[in-house]
Amino acid sequence: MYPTIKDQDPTLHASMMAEAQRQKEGIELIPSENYVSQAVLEANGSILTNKYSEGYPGKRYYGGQENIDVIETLAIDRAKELFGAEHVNVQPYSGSPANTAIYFALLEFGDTVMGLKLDHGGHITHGLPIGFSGKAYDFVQYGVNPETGILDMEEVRKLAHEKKPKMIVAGFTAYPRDIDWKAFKEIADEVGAITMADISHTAGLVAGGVLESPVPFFDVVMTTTHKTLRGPRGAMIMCKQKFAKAIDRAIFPGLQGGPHEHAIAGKAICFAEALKPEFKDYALQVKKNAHHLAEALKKRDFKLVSDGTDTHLILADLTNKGVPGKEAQNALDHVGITLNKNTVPNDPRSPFDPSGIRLGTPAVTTRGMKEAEMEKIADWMDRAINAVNDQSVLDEIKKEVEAMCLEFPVPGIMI
Ligand code: DSN
Repeated sequence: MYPTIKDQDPTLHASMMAEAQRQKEGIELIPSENYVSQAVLEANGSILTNKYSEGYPGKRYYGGQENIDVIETLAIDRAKELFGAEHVNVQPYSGSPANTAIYFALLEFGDTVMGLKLDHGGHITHGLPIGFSGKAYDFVQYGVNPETGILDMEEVRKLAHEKKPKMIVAGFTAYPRDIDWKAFKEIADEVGAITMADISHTAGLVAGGVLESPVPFFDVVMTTTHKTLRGPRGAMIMCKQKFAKAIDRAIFPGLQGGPHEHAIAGKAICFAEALKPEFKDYALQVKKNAHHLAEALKKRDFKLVSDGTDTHLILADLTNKGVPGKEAQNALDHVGITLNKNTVPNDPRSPFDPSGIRLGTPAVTTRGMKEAEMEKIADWMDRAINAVNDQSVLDEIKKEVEAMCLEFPVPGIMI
């Protein structure tokens, strides 16, 4: 793989090949990661990276746009078809700039906004006090019910009536349940708030028709393109026509300069892939695998936040196992199972050494793993977490993990 880089820069090449090996031999359970197709990889590494194209199709600030305009328009049209959106902007570099642009477009600094608390599953751009969103806007944070671990819509309604936010943000980065978009919309309408959905984690499941879409109800919906949607690293914003101009202006020239057209070509490919019938099968299997993995973990006495999952994502509180999230993550890294340590709602521990772990099934499902493999993964996780300091047990599990992974090729890895 990558023979030119090998010749020109063997030091870098060695690390790239070590990473290819790690991806091939290990089980990827980080719920925000996936494996893109060879076509998406090719677009990302293509000559499109050479071109500046500030502006939008038909209205650019540089010459030589006749091909770029076609490519960006393809991406926009396919995204509209996939999600049924009125207006789409495919230029955001990633999720955080997309969220920042939405706030910049539709709010004044200091406006009141509602978002989900970070340790209840919200994202850093949903009002973290030390982040840009938390400093620029007056974020009011809602949370999950402490008993059920499920979004407390009565609290959302009460806070909305009390604080009269200009915008309500719904969406998550570590919340395992489906979201009642209609309930959010109803509450927002009661107080005259703009509705904003961050479906970065679940966009592939929405596109695949296995989770309800907020696009028909919400004013603005954004997503990254590299998680369950299985496209290149990047993001997109969908909105109702009345917000189109404000959103486009906030992205360019408000926040970004030249769009990354190589990534936009990758997005066009990803949307075409997601429009195919087989993507529906993929989305359904992601959900089935997550459900099976959650049940298999529960059988092994893992305590899951909300007691399960409706999506691709599982959050486990390891307090009863006596192993904090960081120690579990390290032991699992050792056996070739990658996930991330994560806070659980109202976590008494710090985000650097939290009580829980977050895992999910988008990447393993892309490799073709099904329920039988989920059973094995739950078993390896249980054995590794029960033997965090036992090198010989961890080494034994690593061999078993590797043997299974070799039966499931990773797209784009030819070693
Ligand atoms: N870092 C992403 C995730 O892992 O969920 C969110 O930005």
